[in-house]
Amino acid sequence: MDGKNIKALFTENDQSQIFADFDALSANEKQTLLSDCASVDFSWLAERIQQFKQEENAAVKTIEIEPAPIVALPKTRSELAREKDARTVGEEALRAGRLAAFLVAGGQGTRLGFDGPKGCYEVGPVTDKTLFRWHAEQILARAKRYGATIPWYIMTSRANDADTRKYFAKNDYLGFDKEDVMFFQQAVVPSVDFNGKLIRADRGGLALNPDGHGGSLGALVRSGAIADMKKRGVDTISYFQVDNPLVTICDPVFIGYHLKQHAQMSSKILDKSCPEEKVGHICLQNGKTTVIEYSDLDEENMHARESSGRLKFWAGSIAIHMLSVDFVQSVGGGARLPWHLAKKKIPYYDNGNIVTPDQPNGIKFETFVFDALPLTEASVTMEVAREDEFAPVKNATGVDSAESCRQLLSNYFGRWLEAAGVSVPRNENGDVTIPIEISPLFALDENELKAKLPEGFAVGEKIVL
Ligand code: UD2
Repeated sequence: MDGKNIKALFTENDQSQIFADFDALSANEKQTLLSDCASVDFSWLAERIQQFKQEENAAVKTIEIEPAPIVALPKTRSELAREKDARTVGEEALRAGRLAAFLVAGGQGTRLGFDGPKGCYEVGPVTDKTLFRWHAEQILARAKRYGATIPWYIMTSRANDADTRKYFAKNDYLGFDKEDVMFFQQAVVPSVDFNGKLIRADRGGLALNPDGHGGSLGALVRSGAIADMKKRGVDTISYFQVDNPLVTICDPVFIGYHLKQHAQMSSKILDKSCPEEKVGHICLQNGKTTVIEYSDLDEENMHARESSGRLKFWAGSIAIHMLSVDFVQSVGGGARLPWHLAKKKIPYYDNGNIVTPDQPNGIKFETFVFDALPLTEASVTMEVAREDEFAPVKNATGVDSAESCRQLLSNYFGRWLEAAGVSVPRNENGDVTIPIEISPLFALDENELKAKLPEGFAVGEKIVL
């Protein structure tokens, strides 16, 4: 479509404000703005604006949900035997090269206030190890343990794709063979103001945002990643987020439960720390496994308790999934997942300036990967211990910050050392008081550490292994 037609289309759809200063733009700015404008799907946009109006006027009501069945942390002998069995199945799949690691790293990371891909954020308790490197070392160590290749697929977005690729190239692909790491971009969709008007992000562009991690299913298919997996004999995908260095990628136990159940998509959950914790809620809705995001759960369900006093919806989703390749192909190749609307502060271009609002001024549209769960025929929900699996970096300070993440990592490795008979200093809260960092390439778990730890290992002011 040429510029004239695009402008006419925008006028027809009551969006001519985007072209108010068009004549004053440089040739390059005109071209990039027109290219953004050409990507706008007006029938999609009309549906979203309609959805916004409906949601604004909808009365708040209690959602009809029930707790979901959960594979709880094993305690009894039979539960431990079941876990061992699952581990065996998972390990066989790993040895057979059936697994891929899949990282969603297309988010904007606005809360962290870090200028760059979030994966480049440094979170080593002792060294400057980045989130990307933690993940890379773990995948490489697990692949080595099982004598197989685990290819790594990384979803980026328009804003961070080039920087992500540059970081990997500059750092020798973090130890991977170049052909075993594949990057692809997720799609973007336009944001609008509260009147449904498209927004200019700068002189030469529209305000566009990544289409949410739900967009990963379509992007896996469109990019050829699924085809590449099939060529390699991969049939199971270990899905994880960039912000959590404690995630167990390609966890044999989780793989085992998922495969034994012939599940299409499975999830790890933990016991929520409080009713308001910012994690999704795994539950059953109309008999189907579903995640209701914390921001969408009504007060009644959020605070409901069992007669034992335990939260009825205690199971918090930490966005760690196992997916079957065939399931991704069928969902990702078909219709998109439902759209979620969020009121956000969207920087906008105004009269030569980029204005950063201090109040929400518009709506971003996103899809969530967990909305694929109700489409499954079988799904496993597995409980994990918070201290073993969850140390997210979301905020610049306080809860879920780099500082809290480093402490949780030191505590985690401190427990491994203690299990190996080393005495580790702790304060009255139980926190380890020295920074401890153990590379997955040195030890992938407690048992490997025990086997490798030199005799008479002494604790100093910090530990790096
Ligand atoms: C997510 C979950 C929440 C809980 C929590 C655990 C959602 C909506 N909520 O909350 O239930 O499990 O994580 O830490 O997911 N991303 C993309 N493209 C996008 C948007 C996000 O790749 O368009 C990636 C992003 O880079 C990150 C992950 O998805 O790796 C999570 O994104 P987030 O930080 O927006 O999710 P959060 O923390 O609100």
